[in-house]
Amino acid sequence: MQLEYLVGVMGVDGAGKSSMVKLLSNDERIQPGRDLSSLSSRMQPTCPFNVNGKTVALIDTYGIDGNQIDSERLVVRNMESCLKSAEKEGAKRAGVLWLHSVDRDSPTMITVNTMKTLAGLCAARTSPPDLRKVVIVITQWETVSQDIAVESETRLKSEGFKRLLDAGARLERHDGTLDSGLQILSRLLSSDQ
Ligand SMILES: Nc1nc2c(ncn2[C@@H]2O[C@H](COP(=O)(O)OP(=O)(O)O)[C@@H](O)[C@H]2O)c(=O)[nH]1
Ligand SMILES: [Mg+2]
Repeated sequence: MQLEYLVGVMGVDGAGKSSMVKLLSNDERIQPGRDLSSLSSRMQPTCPFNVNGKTVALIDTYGIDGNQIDSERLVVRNMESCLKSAEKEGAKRAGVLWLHSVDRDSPTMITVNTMKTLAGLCAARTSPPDLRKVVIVITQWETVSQDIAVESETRLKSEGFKRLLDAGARLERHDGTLDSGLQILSRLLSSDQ
């Protein structure tokens, strides 16, 4: 199967990255609950799979620690090299899913540089950053009560992720089901930009 699109999956440890990547790709190499950095320092795309007739692979990453600028750099550097290798084979960058658990506080340190980096990972304009290919995915939606989840989502929209949303990113809920994951991916791949 010729790979057409690559989507990076980012977020802090425990955000649910590996779980979502495994759910969607069914790739047995992906191990939720384990930090990838302890397994290998090199990221690689999952096995390709089909989303509405498009052949897609995801890149699972190890967690970014918002308080450590180096961890962001390391993830980005690894993801860039992964994207570049796939581009040589004819695949395109389709965007980034930024996962954030509903029960966590707002992320720290979303700087202009972070935004430029995200735009670059999506092959979008970096100045000012065009983040229309970035989806903030609120995970583990089903683990807290609906009222608390909605309250948390409102806060994330008006505080932590406001800068990303203002730059064109979207925010979506993921309830852990395959259907929810596929819809998020399908909307990202079909967004007309
Ligand atoms: N209930 C629930 N638990 C989840 C979900 N996603 C991840 N988890 C759990 O959260 C923990 C961390 O998940 P993981 O996918 O490894 O997060 P990562 O560090 O971002 O890759 C694991 O124990 C998962 O079983 C979800 O959507 N719902
Ligand atoms: Mg993981």
